[in-house]
Amino acid sequence: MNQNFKKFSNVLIFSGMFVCLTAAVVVGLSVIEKRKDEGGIVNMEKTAIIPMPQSYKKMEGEFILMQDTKLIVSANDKNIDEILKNANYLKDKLDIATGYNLEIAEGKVAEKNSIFLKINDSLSDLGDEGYKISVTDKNITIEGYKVEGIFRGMQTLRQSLPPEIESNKLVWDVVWSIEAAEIVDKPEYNQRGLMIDVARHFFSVEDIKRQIDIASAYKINTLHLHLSDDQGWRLEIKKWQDLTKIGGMTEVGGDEGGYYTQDQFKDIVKYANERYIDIIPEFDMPGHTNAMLASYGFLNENGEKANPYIGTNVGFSSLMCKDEKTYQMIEDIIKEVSEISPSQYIHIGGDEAHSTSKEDYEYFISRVVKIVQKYGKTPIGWDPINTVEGITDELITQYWSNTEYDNNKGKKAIISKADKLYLDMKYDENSNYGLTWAGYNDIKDSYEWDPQDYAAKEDILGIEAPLWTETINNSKAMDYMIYPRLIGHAEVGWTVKDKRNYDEYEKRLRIHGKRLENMGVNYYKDKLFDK
Ligand code: TNX
Repeated sequence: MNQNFKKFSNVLIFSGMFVCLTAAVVVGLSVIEKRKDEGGIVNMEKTAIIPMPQSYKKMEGEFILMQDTKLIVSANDKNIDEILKNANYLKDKLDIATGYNLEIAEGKVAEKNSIFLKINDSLSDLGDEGYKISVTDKNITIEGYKVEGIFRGMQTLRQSLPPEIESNKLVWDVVWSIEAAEIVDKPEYNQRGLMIDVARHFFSVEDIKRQIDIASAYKINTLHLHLSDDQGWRLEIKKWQDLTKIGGMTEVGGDEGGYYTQDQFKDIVKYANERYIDIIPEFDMPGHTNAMLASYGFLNENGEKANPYIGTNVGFSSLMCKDEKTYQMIEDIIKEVSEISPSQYIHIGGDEAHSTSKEDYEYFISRVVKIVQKYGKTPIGWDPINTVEGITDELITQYWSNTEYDNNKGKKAIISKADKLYLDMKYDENSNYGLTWAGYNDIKDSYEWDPQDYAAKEDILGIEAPLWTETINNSKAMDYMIYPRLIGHAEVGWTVKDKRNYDEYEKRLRIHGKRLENMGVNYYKDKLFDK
C-alpha cells in the first residue's frame, strides 16, 4: 500500500476515534447531568407520587406494562418466600384493572419486559423502608435493603401508572405506561401512623382492613387502635370475659357496639403486617375507663358496676389506683395482649385523667409502665404522661395537647398535635361530621406543618394522625374524615422538609383525587379537586 495513503488513512482513523470519544464523553456527561440530584422541589409533570420521593429523576422513554410482562423475583435472595408474597400482592393490584394475568417467575436478572424485585445488601443506607426503582423502556427493577423497602417501592410503582390502575374493574382504553425514571427513596421519620378510635363507635374487621389497605398506598406504617374508652371495651380478654360481654355492648349514641375476638385481632394484625403496618393496641387508663368499671363491680369504690355510658363527655371515670385488684386485672390484660400482638409497643393511654389525683396518677403510670415492660413491650402514652416524676426514657410520649415538650427528658415523641393532625376536627364550617374544639383542620393545615416545630429531630419517633369517632359511625364518614388529610401527613412524615411545598403538593393531590375515586374512597371533595 502507498505510504501516503497509509498516513492519510491513519489520520482518518485517529480523528474518527477522537470524534467518537468526544461524542461519548459529551453523551456521558449529559447522562450524569441528568442523574444529578436536583435537590429542593422536584417538578413532576405527569407522574404524581405522594409522598414525594427523596430523589426522582425523569429519564427518556417509558415502560409499557403488557399482558406478557413478567414479575421476576431474584432467585438468589434468602428472603425469596417473602418477596414472592409481595410479587403476588403486586400482581393482585395490577391484574384487576389491566385484565392481565401477570406471570410470576424466579430469575437472576431483569429480563426484557419484566418487573424485577430484588434485595440489595449494599442499600443499607436506605434503611428498612428505603428502595430504589429504575424504570427504562425495557424493564423495571425495584430493589430494597429489606423486603419492606420493596413493598414501599411497589406503592411508588402503583402511583407511577395511570390512576385507572386503581379501578376495581377492567379498564380497556388505557395504555399502562410508566415514565422512565431513576428513583431513590427513604423516609425521614420511622413512624407514620393513623389511629382509629374503635371504642366510641365500633368498626368491623372488614372496615379496618380496608383502611389498612388504603393507608398502605401512602406508605403509612402504623395503625394504632384505640381499643377501650368510657363507651366501650373492644378486645376479648379470655380471663375477664365481661369486659367485652358487658363493656363491649355499647357505643356512643346507644347502638350495639361490638368487639374483636382474639382471633379477629390476630387476623387484623396479619393483614396489616402483610402490608408492613404495625398494629399498636391501646387500652386507655386510668381515666376513660367507664366500660371497665361497668363490667366489673370490684373495680369500683362502692363495689358496684358503673352504668354503661353512651355520651361524649370525658374525664369522669377513674380506676382505683391504690387497689391491687386493679393491677391484677391490668396485668392479665397486658399479658394476653402481648401474647397476640407482635408490636413492640403497647399504648396505655394516660390522657384526661381528670378524676384521678395527681399522686394516684403518678403512682398508677409508674406501676403500669413496669407491667408493660415485664411483658417485653415498650409503653406509649398521651401527654401529660411525660410529666410523671421518675420516668425517663422508657416511655414514649404522644403529644396531642399543649403539654410542653421540655418535659420530655430523653423520652421519644410521637407528634399528634390536635390543631394539625386530628382527623376528627371539621375541615371547615360546612363539614357534615366532626368536632371543632381544636379549630378546623383543612387540607392545607394537614400539610403545612413540620414535626420539628414541636420536638427535636433526634427525639421524634414519628407522627400519627388520630381519628376519634364520637361523630363517626360508618365507613363512608371515616373515609371522608381521613382522606385526603392523611395523605398530607403521610408526606410530612416521609419527605424531607426542603422537598415539601404546598402549591406543588396541591397539584399532585389533585391527580390523586382520581386514584381515590377509583379505589372507592369517599374522600372530602374540596374545590381543589374541581380544577
Ligand atoms: C381528646 S386526644 C381526647 C379524646 C377525644 C378527642 C376528641 C386525647 C388523648 N383525648 O378522648 O376523643 O379529644 O377530639
